[in-house]
Amino acid sequence: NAVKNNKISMIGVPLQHGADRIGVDMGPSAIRGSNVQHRLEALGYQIQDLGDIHVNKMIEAYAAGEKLKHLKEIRNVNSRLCQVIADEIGKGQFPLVLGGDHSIAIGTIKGVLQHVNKLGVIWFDAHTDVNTEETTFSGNIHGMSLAVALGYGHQELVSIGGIDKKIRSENVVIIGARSIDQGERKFLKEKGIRVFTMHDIDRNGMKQVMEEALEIVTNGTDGVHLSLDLDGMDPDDAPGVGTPVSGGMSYRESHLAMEMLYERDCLVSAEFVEVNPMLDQHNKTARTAVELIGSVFGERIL
Ligand code: Z70
Ligand code: MN
Ligand code: MN
Ligand code: MN
Repeated sequence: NAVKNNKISMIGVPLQHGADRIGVDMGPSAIRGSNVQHRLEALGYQIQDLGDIHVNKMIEAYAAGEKLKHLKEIRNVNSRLCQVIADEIGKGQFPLVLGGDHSIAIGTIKGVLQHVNKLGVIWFDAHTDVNTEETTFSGNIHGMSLAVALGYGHQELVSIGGIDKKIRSENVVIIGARSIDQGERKFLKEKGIRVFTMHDIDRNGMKQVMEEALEIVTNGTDGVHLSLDLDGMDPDDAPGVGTPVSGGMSYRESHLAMEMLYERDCLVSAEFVEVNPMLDQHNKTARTAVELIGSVFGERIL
């Protein structure tokens, strides 16, 4: 746990093969360029920046008839990421992963699962990312990563880090959802996954949503992973994302969520994904990501 040993390993994953819009591969550079390391050092952490996981820069057109786009490269990158995450946790480091499209959650979570058997997950996102080969309309693997972490989807993905390594639906919460595909609705209902939609946040407030969410993800688990897709935020606050959806979590609501996570002291790993500098306005989304990172690691106003 970062709060206990103060040692963070930062890992960039410049992957864009899981999404449709180019540019999300520059997310790690934009976040580093917004001084994430200094911000965390000012809070008393020791940061080791491990640089980026290798990603093949060539994006070839996916083969006609291939349903899951760029499956092979996404599997390779996530296998490498899984190994690095497992190694860092083994050394007592807290992994902080910078994306990259949200398909990298597969490698991060599979890596954490090598050490943490019962893992809670907070999935902060406009989407729910529980499509499978059968339900996907887009073929984009970033829309499938939570399903894969739960053990559902293409075998080439589910088998990363071991097929037995998976999270359980009762230990997962999704926060901020407002764009859910038809097949995903069925999946979420069947598996009994708790989704806090924007409706719930508007109705009950972020404070209550986070209290309930934290109770679910900490109950009977040995640690919690935060998977934060910047498109969970409102596009006014985080415009630099591939699939902006109106009516998202505000800057203030998102900060409160991060601060409550820090207070609960339950995180074992975190990732910040889908920052796309090519679609951003004056690096606003990367800077917002860094501010959220500050808050989740203990930064306070006073
Ligand atoms: C849609 C799909 C998605 C992120 C878009 C969108 C998924 N459900 N995920 N942006 N991060 O293509 O499966
Ligand atoms: Mn996502
Ligand atoms: Mn999303
Ligand atoms: Mn802050």
